[in-house]
Amino acid sequence: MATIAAVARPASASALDRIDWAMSGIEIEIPSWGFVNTGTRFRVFPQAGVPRTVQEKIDDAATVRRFTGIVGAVSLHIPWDKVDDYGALRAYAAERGLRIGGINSNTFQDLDYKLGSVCNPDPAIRAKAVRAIVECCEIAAATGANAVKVWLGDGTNYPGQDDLRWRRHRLVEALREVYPHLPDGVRLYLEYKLYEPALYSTDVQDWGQSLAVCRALGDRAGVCVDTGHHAMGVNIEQIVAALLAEGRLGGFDLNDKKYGDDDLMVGSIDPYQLFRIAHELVNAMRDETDPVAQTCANQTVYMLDQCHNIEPKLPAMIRSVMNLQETIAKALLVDRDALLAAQAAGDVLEANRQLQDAFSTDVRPLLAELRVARGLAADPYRAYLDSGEAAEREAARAGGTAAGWG
Ligand code: RM4
Ligand code: MN
Repeated sequence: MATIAAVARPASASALDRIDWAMSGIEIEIPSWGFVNTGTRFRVFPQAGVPRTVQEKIDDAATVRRFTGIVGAVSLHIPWDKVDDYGALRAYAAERGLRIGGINSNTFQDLDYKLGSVCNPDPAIRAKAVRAIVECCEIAAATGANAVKVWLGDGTNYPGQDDLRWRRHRLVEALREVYPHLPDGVRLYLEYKLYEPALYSTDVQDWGQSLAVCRALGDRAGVCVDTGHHAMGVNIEQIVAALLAEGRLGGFDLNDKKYGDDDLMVGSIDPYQLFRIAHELVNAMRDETDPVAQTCANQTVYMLDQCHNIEPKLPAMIRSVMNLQETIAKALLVDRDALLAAQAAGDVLEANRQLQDAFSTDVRPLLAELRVARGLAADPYRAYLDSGEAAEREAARAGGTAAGWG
């Protein structure tokens, strides 16, 4: 999707030109589970108008696309989004302008996985988990998806509960069984998470552990960075830079958090952190001296992994897409030549000022202009609220069983 020519506009170009890629180049992926009823471990709060079928989830993603103009794909979660005919589902999405993006495996809800899935001490359960992820590979082939994403709930709750090193061996062995099943052109992304649901040890705890597994698998394995899956204070943009340098950044699960894995709207708590991450990506896309990082940045998937527990889901997703777009636009405003000159001169304050100046720029009027030029509403969030579609969605979805977690 991204091309270097599109983002490498010189600082002398107009601000409108410089941020154009945030309208015409970026492609955001929406998770099917972002529209269903979710909650905390204490309570799920059902909402009216929530999708009952995977087709209705795709309809919601298509609505976000219609209003924002920069959504290109919808990711599925298996088994939540299982259907009989994946070819038909692919066509359904295509009719609404969407590709099927990542196929996310779910080996954390079946009772058999109480002690883990691919790291479980029982070889029969490990084999079952491998089959579940292989099925995701098959669904990727049938839907034309370009990635299979693995996040594991595996881990232990108490020291001594299991052998940590053996669990690691089981993990690598299992994913090595999965890897040859990846269809041509499909990549495998391994997501890490500090803790939860396992509370003492998590089997893919951090980016380094994920990266080492990816290396053991092959070139088509990459790391998925979920922005909510780190300890507080961790320098996520530096992790992004390291993974770009290694050519192993697969994609993002974007969201924001204050404390734990809160799955709040991206950019809602710490927009400057999101900007620093965006800067690493844009910076790599512009860096012709580092082709590995440049290629990797150009292929990075931007998915929103969010749960809207108490806020209306569709407007929240539109707002999230806009937050991300604004942040990327700000990163595109960074004057890379001036930044490199300040860095080379050892001018600490000037280098930092270059970043902060871009971050402080209000890009909203510019993005509004770019949207209007493409026939979109200047403010997609406001336009959705004023459209009356929320009420229509509720009326059309009265009755039936809403999709959700409880
Ligand atoms: C996990 C992880 C996965 C997501 C599930 C629903 O915490 O973030 O990416 O698919 O939640
Ligand atoms: Mn995630």
